[in-house]
Amino acid sequence: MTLAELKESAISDIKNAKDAKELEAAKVKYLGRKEGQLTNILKSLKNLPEEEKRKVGPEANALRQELEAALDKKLKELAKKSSVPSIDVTRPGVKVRAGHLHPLTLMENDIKTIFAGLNFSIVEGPEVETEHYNFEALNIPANHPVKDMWDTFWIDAQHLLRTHTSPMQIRYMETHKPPFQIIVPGRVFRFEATDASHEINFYQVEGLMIGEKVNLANFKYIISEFFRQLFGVNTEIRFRPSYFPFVEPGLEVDIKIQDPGSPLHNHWLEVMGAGMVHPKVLDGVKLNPKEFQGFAFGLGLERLAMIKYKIPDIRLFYSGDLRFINQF
Ligand code: FA5
Repeated sequence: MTLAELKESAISDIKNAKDAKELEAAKVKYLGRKEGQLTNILKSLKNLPEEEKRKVGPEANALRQELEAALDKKLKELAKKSSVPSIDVTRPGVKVRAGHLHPLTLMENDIKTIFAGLNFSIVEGPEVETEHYNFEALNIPANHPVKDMWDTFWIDAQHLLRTHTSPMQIRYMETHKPPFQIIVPGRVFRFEATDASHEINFYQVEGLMIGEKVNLANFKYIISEFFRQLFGVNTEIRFRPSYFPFVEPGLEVDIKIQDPGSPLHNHWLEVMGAGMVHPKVLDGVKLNPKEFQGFAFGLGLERLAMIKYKIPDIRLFYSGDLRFINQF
């Protein structure tokens, strides 16, 4: 075989190599240390007559360099090709997983929709409150034992994380003239031990309606209508006398669970505190209690969501457990 023939065959082998393995085979075939075809020629140079040696030697060496360069170039080409991912356009796509609203958001939206339909405005207030709005303006004096009803996260001597949404009663009455009716959904905080029905961070919805002749019968109608729309026509509600310093009279509202599948079937469950706004509270915001009166209530959002979605433990809402969340 002449050097020219060898060159032609080697270049063609290198060019046609489809992967690194075939390229390696070509390299061994021509440049392999033991049996490479070009290697053999180079080894046999020493047996040639001096004249021929001088002619063939440089040619063979040049060819070796040429082949090495061609091998190197091809190897780079193959590496580049294999790092480009091939796209299989016939492969079925991956479904995009859409998120959804948290059950507490769903419940908050339901509550807002119902109250908006009853002509209530929706307002919000600060989560960091002053002692004045959270307690004193609500007729809860400093050092009064009734403060024990609300275990408090204090920030400093005057500031705290609100323990209920009731401070917004004061803030709203200070800046608006009756008649009005509002609800205030929002997050509240209590320094309490947690259990299946108590969290340290939960949601309330405050309600407040003030006018010239607003009375408890109005409250009973509004709240019955609210539960009728939320849980259905058969929902029974019950008022129990209770005590909150900022209402007189004060009461608690229970609803009767009507769900044969629930362990709470036919049981009464406390869902909110309420009452007629205390004359001292009205005085404090410069409303004349003889002229204006009204009711206020504060309900626990989680408790209602637990009833609606049959959730046994309040702590599940905040667990971040996708097995729980994905059920909604
Ligand atoms: C109050 O917070 C009063 N501000 C309610 C009120 C407003 C009374 C206006 C009168 C007029 P209470 O502490 O009972 O009241 O809480 C109200 C509701 O919040 C409870 O009925 C319950 O549903 C819910 N709740 C109370 N503590 C927790 C807790 N740790 N975790 C979850 N929900 C709670």
